Amino acid sequence: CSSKFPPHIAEKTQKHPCYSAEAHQTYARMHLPVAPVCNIQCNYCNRKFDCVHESRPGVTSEILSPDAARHKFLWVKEKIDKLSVVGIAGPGDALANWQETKATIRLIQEIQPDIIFCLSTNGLLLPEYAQGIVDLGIHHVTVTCNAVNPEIGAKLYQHVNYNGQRLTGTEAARVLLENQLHGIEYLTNRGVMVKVNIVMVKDINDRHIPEVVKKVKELGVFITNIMPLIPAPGSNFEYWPQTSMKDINAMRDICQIDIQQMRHCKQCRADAVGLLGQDRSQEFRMCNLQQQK
Ligand code: CLF
Ligand code: SF4
Repeated sequence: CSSKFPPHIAEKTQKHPCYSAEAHQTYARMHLPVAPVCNIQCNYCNRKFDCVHESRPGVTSEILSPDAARHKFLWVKEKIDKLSVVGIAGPGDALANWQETKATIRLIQEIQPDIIFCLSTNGLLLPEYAQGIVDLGIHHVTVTCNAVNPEIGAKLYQHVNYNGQRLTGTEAARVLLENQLHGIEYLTNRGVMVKVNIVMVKDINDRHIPEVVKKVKELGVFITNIMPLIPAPGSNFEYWPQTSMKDINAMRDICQIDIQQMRHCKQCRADAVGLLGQDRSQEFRMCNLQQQK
């Protein structure tokens, strides 16, 4: 933990189930799936099914408008005690859908300004929106950063859509990486608690992960979350081996020396609701609310 995080944000973080291992059995989060579009293509993702950077295969059951998200929040807030976090985690990228993300957060701030807001992004648009994130009062941002070497990144990303151009290969990975690193540093310098997610892919970035962790530590990141590749049906890595938890935990042990490690991630759906270990997303589908009316 770094001293540059203001005390009131550090205090809130103790109630964030992903940032605090102690909090995860007590405090619940809900994801609002208002961000369907993505601006890059990771080789491990098939959005027809899911977004691997924050969800397990298959899954969001619904995409919501900001107004529908507001209704869902009111519903869930009534039913779940200790709802501490509202997160936007796809199913695409929170910043590639910035207008929807921003509108949703503003609507929920009108209802409960002190709830913790949390965003998950691939980081490509951080240079454009990091100040907007700070202005909105968001103090928790997750950036998925799988490599700090574009040669390795090129094996993980099929393409990156940036400024109207489709980039591929090392050029795509280089632009993505530069934006991630600048964006992370910008946020941490302004007191935002940044978590970096790293998808560990056998024979591609597995031996490179300690370097990623050292680099993001330099930038003031609060915690890293090394997660296994889950080979998604229809993705380019569909037939790649799933990373074993034995290998993940061994890597976390190595990286723990540099920075604290998240060890309780559940690779949630983009519409997850409840405690991390007890997903209630199916109970809280908007079609169920309509049936109750
Ligand atoms: Fe959601 Fe992600 Fe915020 Fe948590 S999930 S946007 S930081 S509120 Fe948490 Fe789920 Fe793991 Fe993500 S257990 S996939 S780390
Ligand atoms: Fe999928 Fe997320 Fe990668 Fe976009 S950033 S391709 S939604 S895993």
